[in-house]
Amino acid sequence: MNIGISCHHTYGGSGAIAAELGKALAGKGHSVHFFGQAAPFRLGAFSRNIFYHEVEVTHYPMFDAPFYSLALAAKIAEVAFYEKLDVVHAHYAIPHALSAMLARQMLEDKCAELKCFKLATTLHGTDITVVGADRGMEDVVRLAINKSDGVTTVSGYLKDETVRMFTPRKEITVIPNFVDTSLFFRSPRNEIREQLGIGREKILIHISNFRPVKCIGDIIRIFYAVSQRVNATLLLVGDGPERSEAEILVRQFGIVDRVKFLGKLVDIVPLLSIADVMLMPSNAESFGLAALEAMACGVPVVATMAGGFPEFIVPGRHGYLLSPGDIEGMTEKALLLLSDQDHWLECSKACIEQAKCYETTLLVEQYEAYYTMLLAEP
Ligand code: GMT
Repeated sequence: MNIGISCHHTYGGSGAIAAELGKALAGKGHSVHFFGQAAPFRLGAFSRNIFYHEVEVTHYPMFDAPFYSLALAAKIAEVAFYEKLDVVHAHYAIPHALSAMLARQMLEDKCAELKCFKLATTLHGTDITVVGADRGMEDVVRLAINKSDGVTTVSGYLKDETVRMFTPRKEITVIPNFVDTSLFFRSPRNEIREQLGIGREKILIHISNFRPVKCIGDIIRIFYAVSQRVNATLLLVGDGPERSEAEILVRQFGIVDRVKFLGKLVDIVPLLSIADVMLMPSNAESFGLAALEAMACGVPVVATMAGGFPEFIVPGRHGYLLSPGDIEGMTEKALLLLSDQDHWLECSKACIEQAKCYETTLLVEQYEAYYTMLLAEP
């Protein structure tokens, strides 16, 4: 198949999944064309069957804000025309699904006989729960959903939310996030501890784009309470709007030496491999890819009951799920995992087993079957 993928290039789960999906599809012999303002952060080096088309936005003094959505639509239409794309897969409702919809209209207008691509849209989370909930954007998101040939969500929770908020005309299919366990596995290296200046203490980790939904302040508070009882270090991977607040809190608590802000790292396996607990106290999370990747590396998760977490994290088996904002509860469960080695080991092994149910190969097959089904439709 010739497949177009439109996604966010920035540090975050939707871009990560889109890039990993594209790489896996290319590995299976499909031609994959990525569209974006920049290459997705997880795309990596050149590989056969992968093509990247950068979207150039027209800058003209009359246009106050650059027209990225239109430029993206024009680029999708151009590539779809010359490369005969069968499917365009939009990750995140806007602008990607909307631009692809517009690209299709452009092609139909240009050449009525042309067999146009099918549009598959994957909803990832905040495109529905934050952007879609904005009254000013609601109808735009609804249009993107209803004009797609097929819509998938990354969890049952997000499907339910989408149905509740938008009552879409078509059935939504759930295809969860996935992880490549041949790359994400526990392989602890002592030099990583040395490089980070960490001794034998316990390690807690968090990875995200530090947006308000991630509750970075709660992470600092939980870690502060944990560090009063156990010798520990917190690794914070990523960056974003809540970073400054987090740094202020760290200084106020007097734990500067114990909290390491590592920035937007792409290769997270070496860090996950030395971590003991993954903290994800999000107040909304449609799936939680970072938690799944941590589990593949044998790291139990302390997270919230929010969104998609309960669909793949069984409390007591793969970590613990508490109510959003329950700092005391999450502290207690993190301490339990850090102080009972046998329990930690059991959870760690169970996490590795659970992650195998979300193996890339299995889920990529589901996407392939989904495209085939769309292509068979009149
Ligand atoms: O926060 C991120 O990691 C990015 C974010 C997004 O909106 O692009 O991720 C969403 O998509 C991921 C991949 O499907 C999910 O694993 C995340 O749970 C989801 N984020 C939220 O729902 C807050």
